[in-house]
Order: sequence, then C-alpha cells, then structure tokens
Amino acid sequence: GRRSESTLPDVAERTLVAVKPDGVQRRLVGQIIQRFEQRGFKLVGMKMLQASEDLLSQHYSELRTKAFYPSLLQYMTSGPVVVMVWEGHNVVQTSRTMVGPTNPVEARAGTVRGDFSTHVSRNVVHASDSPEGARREIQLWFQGQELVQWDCCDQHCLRGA
Ligand code: IDP
Repeated sequence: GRRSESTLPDVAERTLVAVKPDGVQRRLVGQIIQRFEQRGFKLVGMKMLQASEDLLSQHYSELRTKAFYPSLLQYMTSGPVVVMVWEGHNVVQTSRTMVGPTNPVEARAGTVRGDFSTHVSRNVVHASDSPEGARREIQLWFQGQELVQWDCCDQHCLRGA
C-alpha cells in the first residue's frame, strides 16, 4: 500500500478516471479532461470504448449484491465511456475530491458531480477510491502497453522537494 510506495518516491501514484455514458452523451469529456490537466496531473492513458457487461461486472464486483446493481450495469453499457489514467502526487484522493461524493445531492459546486449532475444513478464520472483499487482498475481496463511513460515539462514546478 501507501507505505511501500513512499519508499519509492519516483513511482508516481496513478488513478483511473472514467467519463460515464451520460457524461459522454452530454459532451462533458473535454471539460472533465481540462479539470485534471489544469490541476496538474499527467495523462498517461486514455481510450473510448463500449464497455462489456463482463468488464463492468469485474469493475463493480463489490456492488453485485446491491439493489441498484442491474440498473448500474444497464447504465454503464448504455453507450461509450472514456477511460483515463492520470498520474501525480496524491492523485487518487485529489481526484475523489475533484469528482465529489457519490450522491450529487452531497456534492458541492466546483466538483464534477456538483457542477454537472443531480441523480446518483447518473453521476457522470468514476474515479478510483484507493491506490489499491486504482491498481486493480487500471489493470482491468488497460493493457500495459497502452500506458505511456513521458516527461511532462512542468513537472518540477508542481511539487516541493
Ligand atoms: P463511487 O462511484 O462514488 O465510487 P460507489 O459506491 O462505488 O460510488 O458506486 C458506484 C456507482 O454506482 C456510483 O457512482 C453510481 O453510479 C452507482 N450508485 C451508487 N449508489 C447508487 C444508488 O443508490 N442508486 C443508483 N446508483 C447508485
């Protein structure tokens, strides 16, 4: 977990962010990418796809006993999603803050869900909820060669020593 990572300071944290089908339909992809770019995170993977029920059942395996699970799968397969991997300091937790609480009624203006959604069943985005969850989800959605290692020219400006 976090402890072993902190002994390897140059291994940047990564998270999986997805624009869900409602976000794609509503043409919010650009605005969502913009928020992560301007915050200072580095995009290392991105693709658009129609997610399969099989993939989503693995992604949401912890929720399979919930009453809303069938409608969640229906929603998530209703159209294409845009999945991204973002990298940077504390990117998992910061992304959750940027996305806002699961239920938009609790999401403040300024968060993605607080700015763009009203209903928990159409909450526009996904973001991994822990570094362990992020690793699992990134492996599930991306092949290793789809993730790009590159140097971002402003990286040294984004953190202290
Ligand atoms: P998260 O997306 O904020 O991590 P989770 O509890 O992991 O929240 O739930 C996954 C997704 O399932 C939510 O983003 C939302 O789309 C959907 N969901 C969660 N709770 C409900 C509900 O009570 N009704 C309908 N959909 C729900």
